[in-house]
Amino acid sequence: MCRCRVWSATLRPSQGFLAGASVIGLPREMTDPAPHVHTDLISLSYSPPPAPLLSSVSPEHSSLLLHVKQFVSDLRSLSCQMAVLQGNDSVRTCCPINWVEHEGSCYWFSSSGRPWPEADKYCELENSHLVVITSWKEQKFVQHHMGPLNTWMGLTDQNGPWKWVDGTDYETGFKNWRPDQPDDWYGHGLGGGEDCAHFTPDGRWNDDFCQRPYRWVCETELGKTN
Ligand SMILES: [Ca+2]
Ligand SMILES: [Ca+2]
Repeated sequence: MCRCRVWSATLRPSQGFLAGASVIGLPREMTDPAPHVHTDLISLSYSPPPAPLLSSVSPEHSSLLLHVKQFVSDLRSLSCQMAVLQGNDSVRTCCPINWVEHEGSCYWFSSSGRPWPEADKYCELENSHLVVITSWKEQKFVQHHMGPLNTWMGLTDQNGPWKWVDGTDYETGFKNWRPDQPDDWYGHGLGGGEDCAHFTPDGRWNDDFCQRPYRWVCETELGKTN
């Protein structure tokens, strides 16, 4: 009696893990996974080690882990960008490169200054709008990323009452004005009052002369049709 028949005759279902030992003598193609299986095993997912393990690693290893995490995140973003470019899907499912994702929106922070109307146009050309603040959480997020500099937002009363550029209701919505603002101040002597809202360096809002070259923030919502 051949050895392999003895093995197969005594193997019970619960001993399935022993099956590897019974394949002696089988053709190679029946025991080795096909080449594509190896490819499929290469996954972009990364799970950090459990917390107790992290606390015992050296600073160098921690830094390396952070870099790997960032790399995986960049890779995911890149593969999403590729999918958007290759498909006919016009719904935004990931933030463009150099935009920051937060709570279902993507944000872009300028590093130079422009008058409000130009900043507004810039965002529009990028399929977005000047940032619209609807919650304290969003206010804190933008404040954290913009730095302590005057920065335009998508709020203006150039055409009458205060209006958010995306149609969000101003009267019932979130507000964070400095005390005594907006004051439509005429004292700057540049012509007219103040019709455009901006974050002051501490994050609270002021209305100012729209032609001042302040930095700006663009926002676009994920899941929105372009
Ligand atoms: Ca918003
Ligand atoms: Ca003002």
